[in-house]
Amino acid sequence: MSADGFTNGPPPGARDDWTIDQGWAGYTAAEHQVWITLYERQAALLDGRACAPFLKGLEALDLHRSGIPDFARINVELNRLTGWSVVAVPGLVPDAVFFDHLANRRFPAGRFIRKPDELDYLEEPDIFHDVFGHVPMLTDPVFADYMQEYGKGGLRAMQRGQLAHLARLYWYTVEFGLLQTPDGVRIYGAGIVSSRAESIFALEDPSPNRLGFDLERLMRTPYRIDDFQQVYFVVPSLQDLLDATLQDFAPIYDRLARAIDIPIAAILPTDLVITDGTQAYAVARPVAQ
Ligand code: HBI
Ligand code: FE
Repeated sequence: MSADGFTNGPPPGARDDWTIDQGWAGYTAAEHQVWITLYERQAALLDGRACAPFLKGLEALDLHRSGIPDFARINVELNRLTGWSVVAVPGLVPDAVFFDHLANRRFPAGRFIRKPDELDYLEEPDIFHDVFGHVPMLTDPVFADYMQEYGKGGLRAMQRGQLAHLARLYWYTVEFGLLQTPDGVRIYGAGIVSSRAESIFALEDPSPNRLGFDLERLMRTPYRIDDFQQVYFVVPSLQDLLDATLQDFAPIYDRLARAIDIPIAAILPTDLVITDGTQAYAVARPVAQ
C-alpha cells in the first residue's frame, strides 16, 4: 500500500498514466443539465468575487457553452495560451501520478459529474470542480507556471517525505487561495470558486481568519477537508505565489521537520491580519467525530 492508499496500478480500462478517454459523446442530457445548472449558479455570483484571470479564462475557453465541455475542444485554446492540457482520469490518482501530470502541464480531471441531488457537496472532485474550478486559471501564464512548479515540487517532496507539508501549500493556494487586487480580495482557489456557498463565505463571512500569504507559516497550518476553511491566505499577486515556489525548499523542509503545527484558528504576532475572524461558523459546527 503506498502512502496515499493506492495499492496497485491503474484501474481496468485506464492507461499506464491513469488517463482514460473522456468519451464526451457518452454524456447524457441529464448530465449536461447538471453542468448547466452548476455553471449558471456560479456565473451569477462570480462577478466581483472571482479574480480577473479566472473570469478571463472562463471566457477564453468558452466554458459557458451549454453543457459539459469536450476536453478535445477546450485543449486547443488552452494549449495555445499556456501549453496546458486537460486529461480525463477515473477519479483521484496516486500522488506520484498526479504530480507527474502537473509537472508536464497536464491537468487530471475526473470525467464523472455529480448527481442532481448532490449539487452542493461531494466527496471526490468531479468534472465541475476540476474543469470549472481549476482549468480557467491555467490560462494565466503565471499561474500556469506555478502549477507546473508545484508538480515538480511534489515529486521532490515525496522523495524527502515532506508531502504532508507540501499538500498544505496546494490546499491553501490552488484549492482555497485568495488574491489581493486593487478592487479588494478576490477568489482564485478552485475549491471556493466551484462552490456557491463557499464563494460567499470565503470573502464575506466574519468567521474565518484571512491572513497574508506566508509560505512556511501556511505549511505548518492544518486544513479542513470536511467543511469551510477556518483560515484563508491572501497572496499579493500571482507572481508572488510563483516566486515563493521557485525558491529552494530544502532549508524550509529542514525547519518544518522540527516545527510544530500551528493551531488552525490561531493568529501569530508575525501574521499580516486582513480579518481576525470570529470562528463562529466553526464553533457552531464541531468536527464530525
Ligand atoms: N488526483 N485526480 C486527482 N485530483 C487531485 O486533485 C488529486 C489527485 N491525487 C492526489 C491529490 N490531488 C493530492 O494528494 C495532492 O494535492 C497532494
Ligand atoms: Fe481540486
